[in-house]
Amino acid sequence: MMVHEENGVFPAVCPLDCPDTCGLLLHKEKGRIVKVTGNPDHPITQGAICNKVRNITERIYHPQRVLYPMRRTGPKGKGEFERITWEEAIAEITQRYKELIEQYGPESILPYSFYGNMGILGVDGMDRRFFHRLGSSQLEQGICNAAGNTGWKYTMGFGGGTSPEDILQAKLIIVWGGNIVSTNMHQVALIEKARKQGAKLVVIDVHCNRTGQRADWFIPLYPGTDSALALGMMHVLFEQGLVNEAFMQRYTLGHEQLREHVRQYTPERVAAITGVPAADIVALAQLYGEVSPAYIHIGNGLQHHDNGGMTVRTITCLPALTGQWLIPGGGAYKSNGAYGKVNSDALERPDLRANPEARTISMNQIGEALLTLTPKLRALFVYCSNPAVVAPDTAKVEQGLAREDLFTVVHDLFLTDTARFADIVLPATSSFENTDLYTSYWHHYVQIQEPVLPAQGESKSNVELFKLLAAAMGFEEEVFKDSEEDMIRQALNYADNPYLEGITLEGLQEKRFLKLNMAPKQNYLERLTTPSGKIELYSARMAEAGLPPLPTYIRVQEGYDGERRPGEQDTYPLMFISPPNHHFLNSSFANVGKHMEMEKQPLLQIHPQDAELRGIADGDEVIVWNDRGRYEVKASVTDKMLPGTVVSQGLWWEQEGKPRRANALTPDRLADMGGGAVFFSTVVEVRRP
Ligand SMILES: Nc1nc2c(c(=O)[nH]1)N[C@H]1C(S)=C(S)[C@@H](COP(=O)(O)OP(=O)(O)OC[C@H]3O[C@@H](n4cnc5c(=O)[nH]c(N)nc54)[C@H](O)[C@@H]3O)O[C@H]1N2
Ligand SMILES: Nc1nc2c(c(=O)[nH]1)N[C@H]1C(S)=C(S)[C@@H](COP(=O)(O)OP(=O)(O)OC[C@H]3O[C@@H](n4cnc5c(=O)[nH]c(N)nc54)[C@H](O)[C@@H]3O)O[C@H]1N2
Ligand code: SF4
Ligand SMILES: [Mo]
Repeated sequence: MMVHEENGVFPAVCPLDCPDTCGLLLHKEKGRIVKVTGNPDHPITQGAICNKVRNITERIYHPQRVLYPMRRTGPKGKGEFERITWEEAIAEITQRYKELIEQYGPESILPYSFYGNMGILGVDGMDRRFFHRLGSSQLEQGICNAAGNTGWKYTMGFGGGTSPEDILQAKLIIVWGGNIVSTNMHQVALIEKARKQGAKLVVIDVHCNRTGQRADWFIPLYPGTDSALALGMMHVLFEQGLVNEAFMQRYTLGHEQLREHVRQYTPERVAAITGVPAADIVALAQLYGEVSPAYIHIGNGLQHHDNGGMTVRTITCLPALTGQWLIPGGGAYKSNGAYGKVNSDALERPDLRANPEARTISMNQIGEALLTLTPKLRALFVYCSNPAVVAPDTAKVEQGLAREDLFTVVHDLFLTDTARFADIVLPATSSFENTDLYTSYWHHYVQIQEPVLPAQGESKSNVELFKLLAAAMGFEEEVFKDSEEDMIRQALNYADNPYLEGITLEGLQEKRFLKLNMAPKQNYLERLTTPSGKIELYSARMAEAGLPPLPTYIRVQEGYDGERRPGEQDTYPLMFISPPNHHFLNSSFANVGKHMEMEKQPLLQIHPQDAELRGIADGDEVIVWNDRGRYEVKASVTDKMLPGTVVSQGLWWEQEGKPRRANALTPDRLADMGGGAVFFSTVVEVRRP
């Protein structure tokens, strides 16, 4: 057992919510991890890892790590706690839950979780069993990729696209609304290899991020206008005969309607909307129509808008016009999660729920839900997420968390901005301290983590915690006694997913990573699960859902495009974009000294024209505000975006009372599809203090 070995080098998996899901090696000396490196044997990540995780021991051995259960002693939000025992903690939680269920029913309780640790058993396993059996309210987890994935699925059905291994063959690579140098570094490594063989890299973004800085061609545009750009490309592709008629006939539905429909999206009109010159739109379409294989990486950033689902849906149609799906190295990628889909019914056991109609609450509107729902939410159980930093509209979230009549439990490794509001804080293990199963939403390798360190302090894994809670609630079902190994077997036993064939617990224990059984690409187009079995350029299901059935540009609700620029009457004339930064993982690491040092400080990138109008110089402290809240950062005057867009990267924690959270400014509306979050459809004003 690796956990008992004092010295040696042990295999591990990166647990973070990052597409690369790297194979790691943990170097132990005298029982302590002293170094973290990449596992060179991993076929995709090949021994390279990011700086965040090279320094992850700073997080694991952080002096402020929560190591024992605590009970609140001061006002909510103050962060004043006393140490208690696990017995006391579990007794208090289960007693409160029993009382609440008795008095108000189980839907008065809401779990709130995301993927702070991607281990499947901990976030889509024992936790789900517990809350299903409890009969709690249900959480709609739309904070990350829900809008875009829904848009993709309307078009393609199956939630998977081009494989990493194929990218090497591409001759044109378009990275659209993604910052993969920071968020998917091994894809960059593959792209760089492809470039050595002549491939061109085009990056389309609202600011010239680290990825844009490497591009052969960087195309800036107004936020939320990407669907117009894609429609303009379609206009040119059809008009110049750059489409593949045979492919469209055989594999798509609605290409005749689409051809008619995109006549209105002339390069001139699209230029007016997007801010991209008409000649560039034509050139981009020609490049895309003529260079093959052409691969499109669809990032997550462009779908955090009111129209995010439609944007991804529209871009997803492009390779179907040119037939790029048939060409190895062509096609597109939004997520490859569906290839590795495990048996979630067996893992999560929704059948344990006696009230399948229990209400569902969007995690993007947690503040609103805590403040206004009737019947009231009376208990919140937060794990693997930090809503006080990552959820939109911070003021509302905090107001909700501050409710005296709300019983909040937070299970985490740190006293996060959310945990400061908890009644009970429970210590969580790091992923290197327990067993879990990992798939990637990009590459095709399944991996296992087995403990390399003993649980630090009195911390417990999610699986252990929910087993304990189930026992204390008196839940007697056998499923609450399953071991991690049992659960891994259940997860992998899934005849509905042929890609999982041959992946076993024993195989993973022996080899650490196993490749999914990838069907040949031709089968991919035969396996589309849209109602028609074709790529749906026209989607009747979208029409049923009240959406335009053909790809269409719809302006964001809060914001501007080139056709509607801010006027005198607009109090908030700037669009505010707050994507992740390089050295944090969402809000994780934002409390780790080393990572904060590497990141230095939160900045607001502002265009010289916008800065001059406001008398702002590079390096000035500035206040960014709107009706929702306030954010204080340092100005970085740069022409990396079009005028009218300001950008601040990174999800920082509150520090020394300074308003440092970007989500103070973001709206809790839901996107056009999938209940997605719309962080980037927001407007602000900026001034010096
Ligand atoms: N280092 C690091 N890596 C991470 C994360 C992290 O926090 N830090 N987070 C992880 C998670 S959970 C996710 S979901 C992924 C996200 O990673 P990506 O897919 O790269 O997405 P984002 O970084 O959210 O946004 C990418 C870009 O979208 C741009 N953008 C915003 N609005 C628009 C628009 O309207 N149009 C266009 N074209 N571009 C727009 C932003 O400027 C940003 O440069 O990264 C994962 N990896
Ligand atoms: N403004 C703005 N907001 C955003 C985004 C953006 O781009 N801009 N991105 C959005 C996106 S894409 C996402 S995915 C979300 C992510 O939001 P979250 O999923 O909340 O991600 P993190 O901030 O990393 O918080 C994860 C928490 O889980 C804890 N944790 C880690 N491992 C474990 C464990 O094993 N057990 C338990 N119990 N806890 C653990 C970590 O310590 C950390 O506090 O943020 C969203 N918010
Ligand atoms: S965060 Fe991403 S790139 Fe960094 S080690 Fe983890 S999986 Fe690899
Ligand atoms: Mo995400």
